[in-house]
Amino acid sequence: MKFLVINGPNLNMLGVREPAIYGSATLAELEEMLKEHCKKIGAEVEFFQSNHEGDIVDRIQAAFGNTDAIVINPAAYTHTSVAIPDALKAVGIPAVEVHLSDVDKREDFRKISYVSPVCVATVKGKHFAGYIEACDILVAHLNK
Ligand code: CA2
Repeated sequence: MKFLVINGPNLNMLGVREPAIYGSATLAELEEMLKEHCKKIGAEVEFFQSNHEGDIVDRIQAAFGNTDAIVINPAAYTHTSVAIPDALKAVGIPAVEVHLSDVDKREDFRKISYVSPVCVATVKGKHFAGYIEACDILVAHLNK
């Protein structure tokens, strides 16, 4: 089983700024934790972070035919992008959307997600644990 974990714009700043919202751990620490979890569940995992919408679309397309499941935090593109959900739909790879914060309890514009309709599930407000839950949801989905 091969997973791809995609993190969108500004998530490379994790642990550097806004610890009250996004926590004080870094993206490298998140990736390390997910590597450990995937090892435990016998899955391979690759990581991708980009601040550019088209690069995220390119990476989703590159996963076609070689990746079983995608965990994606599209960050701000959640609320603006049509290209990212279109790419997820185009490749047909099951995906779970993750948000570190509880977007429903923040500004109104964060309540809108163009990505959730094409995802198996959305996990929000659970910080790093949300990514682990997303992997587990995808394992259950693939074994169904
Ligand atoms: O809660 C989430 O995971 C978000 O996807 C994070 C996005 C935000 O635009 C979404 O509404 C919710 C923002 C990511 C910014 O990440 C930072 C991390 C550390 C410091 C500054 C920004």
